[in-house]
Amino acid sequence: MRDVVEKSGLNRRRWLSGAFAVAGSAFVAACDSVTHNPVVQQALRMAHGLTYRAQRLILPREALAPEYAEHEISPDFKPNGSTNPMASDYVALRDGGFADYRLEVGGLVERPLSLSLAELRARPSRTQITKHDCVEGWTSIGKWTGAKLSAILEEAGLRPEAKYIVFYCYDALNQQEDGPRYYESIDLVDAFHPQTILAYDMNDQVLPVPHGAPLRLRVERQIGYKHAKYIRRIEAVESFDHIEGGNGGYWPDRGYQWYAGI
Ligand SMILES: Nc1nc2c(c(=O)[nH]1)N[C@H]1C(S)=C(S)[C@@H](COP(=O)(O)O)O[C@H]1N2
Ligand SMILES: [Mo]
Repeated sequence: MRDVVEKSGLNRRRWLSGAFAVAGSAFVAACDSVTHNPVVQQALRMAHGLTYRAQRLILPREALAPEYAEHEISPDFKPNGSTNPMASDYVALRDGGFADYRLEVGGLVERPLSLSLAELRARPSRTQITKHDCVEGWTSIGKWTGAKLSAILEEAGLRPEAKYIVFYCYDALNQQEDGPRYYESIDLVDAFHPQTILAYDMNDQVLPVPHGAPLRLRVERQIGYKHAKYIRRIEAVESFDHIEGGNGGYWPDRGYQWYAGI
């Protein structure tokens, strides 16, 4: 949480207070539903040294990202980064039509989960048409349907120490089987955001391999590289010091910001 405040910077603060002023009652409702969530309340209570002023900076992050109309969907949404993972465990799942896929949910949770795609599709879901914003400077609009991450985390039951959610992926960006695999992480404010979903459909079709089949994160208030594709496992952690380079993600380990809010 402290990181979030330090990295947010002055311009961002100004932008946020402006956004807060103009967003009106829809924003207040969205804000309320998340801040009344018991897990988020607990996270806010626990956050070490988090002052009232810092909370005021964080809470506007609950505003919804803009949503678009069907006719605005990009006909040519660009696949980026890994588009066809080569790891043998992934190739085996893909060749079996992902029938044997299980999403593992573990770490600092009361009830670890192992969910098939059918089980994920039976969980509370959300559909949204949003603009994806890549750090390389392009954007595309797509329609996403997926399981609400908040519902999955409530089902697993976060333990009080949990502060971040880590997403471990199947792909190694160098396309070698032994290369470091992609991973990303988000805090609990983003994890419980109403537009944060584990997407299994894109533009009303089953999520295609180039865009992260069978399951990818949509975390709409964050830039492109936070949207982990090819998710293998989710882990609730207290810190990511012990994971890979210790910066909470494949690109953050290579110098990109961990907090990349938009
Ligand atoms: N597992 C994994 N997730 C990833 C990437 C990746 O290479 N591997 N690339 C990221 C980047 S930089 C972007 S812009 C988006 C691209 O998503 P898309 O392929 O659906 O456009 O995925 C993000 N998530
Ligand atoms: Mo990106």
